[in-house]
Amino acid sequence: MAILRQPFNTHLNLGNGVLVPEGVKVVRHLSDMKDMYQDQDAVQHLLKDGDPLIYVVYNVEVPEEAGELQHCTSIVYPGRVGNEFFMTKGHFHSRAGTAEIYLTLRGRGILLMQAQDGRTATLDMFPGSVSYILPYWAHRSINVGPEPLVFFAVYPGDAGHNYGVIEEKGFAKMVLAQDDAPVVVDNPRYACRRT
Ligand code: M6P
Ligand code: ZN
Repeated sequence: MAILRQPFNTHLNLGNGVLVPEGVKVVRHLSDMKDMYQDQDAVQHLLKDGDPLIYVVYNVEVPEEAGELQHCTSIVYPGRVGNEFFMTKGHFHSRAGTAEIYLTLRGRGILLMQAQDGRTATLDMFPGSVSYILPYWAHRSINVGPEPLVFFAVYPGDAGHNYGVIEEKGFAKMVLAQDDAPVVVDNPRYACRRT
């Protein structure tokens, strides 16, 4: 007999982004994504003194099926690897033609997106910003402020995460601190990794 499901609430703490129940928690340290940062000397230096926590994601448990809606909060901590701000890994969706919405609750960020043909776009993330990520665009969130960047995301149940292309080639752009202000610059490693 099929299990009868019931509608359910999750409590989102609007101050710190934590969900109760916390669902499936994903924790990423620098060692989980060390090749994604430009300054490898800075990576080694940071890893010598520990392994900084870069971000945490709280995922409400929802079946990975069409018709469902995945939803989660992400907390990207403030910090830099050299001049590059802490950021998420970034991904395309496995079912690439699926969109996503980010509602920022706290902090300041830049949402970096990239189409399959290499075109890029950025949007500012700030409390109250509702960012629409188009189908077929990869997306990465970068904390450019002094406090945690907290945002709530909703996307189709069967979208899935495809990290392969980004792990291999990165994004065409990167976000660096210049006199403490974020600047979006070309990623010098992107072109040479292109096949
Ligand atoms: C957002 C959503 C999640 C994603 C998370 C972290 O909350 O897009 O699906 O997992 O950011 O990003 P990533 O998976 O690229 O590390
Ligand atoms: Zn996504």
